[in-house]
Amino acid sequence: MQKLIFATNNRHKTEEIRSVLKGRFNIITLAEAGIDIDIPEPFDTLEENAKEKAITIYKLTGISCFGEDTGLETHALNGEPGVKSARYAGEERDFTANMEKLLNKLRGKADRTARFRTVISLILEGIEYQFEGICEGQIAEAPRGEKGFGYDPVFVPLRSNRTFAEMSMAEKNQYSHRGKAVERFVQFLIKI
Ligand code: ITT
Repeated sequence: MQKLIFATNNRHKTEEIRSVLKGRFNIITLAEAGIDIDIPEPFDTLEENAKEKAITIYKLTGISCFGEDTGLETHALNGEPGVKSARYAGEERDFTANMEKLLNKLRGKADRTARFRTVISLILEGIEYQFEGICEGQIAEAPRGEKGFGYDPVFVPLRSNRTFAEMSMAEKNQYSHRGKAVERFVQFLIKI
């Protein structure tokens, strides 16, 4: 079975991606590979940051690997928080503080449309491939639900009236940016 290192320190991402892959590939986390580093994400685009994560781990291990960068883009705030989603309210990367800042900035605005965008960068035998997944939706007036992570309690995907945090992981994956990007990545890996 194809062995791939997933260049992330975010356990929620690993759980979601493993749930979509259903055992089709052997995904190894950084912790399982014995790698303890804070992966850099220094750039202004998801594409460059995703590549940086994957390349950093590929250079360290020489093993095929992938990384992903995700951003929440709101229309009324010109795409904020976007590539800065993790540190929107500060270096502490606090989910609650990030959501509060977003809700405060959207207060009174009629347009609450938003989208999540994920870019996966795969380094396979030294060559890079990218896969994108987008999920359109709305920012709720207040957080709802206990599941998921990050901005899930304030994001309602199109064709649902529940937030991602009110859904099971399997249901979120059917709608989500990450689920779509991973499906494209799987189709590519199956073909080659
Ligand atoms: P790695 O870089 O180690 O992969 P990270 O948590 O830093 O993990 P990102 O930079 O891609 O990941 O995440 C940007 C932010 O967006 C971060 O605050 C996440 O919590 C949030 N986020 C990412 N995917 C999300 C999702 O599916 N639902 C809700 N929030 C999400």
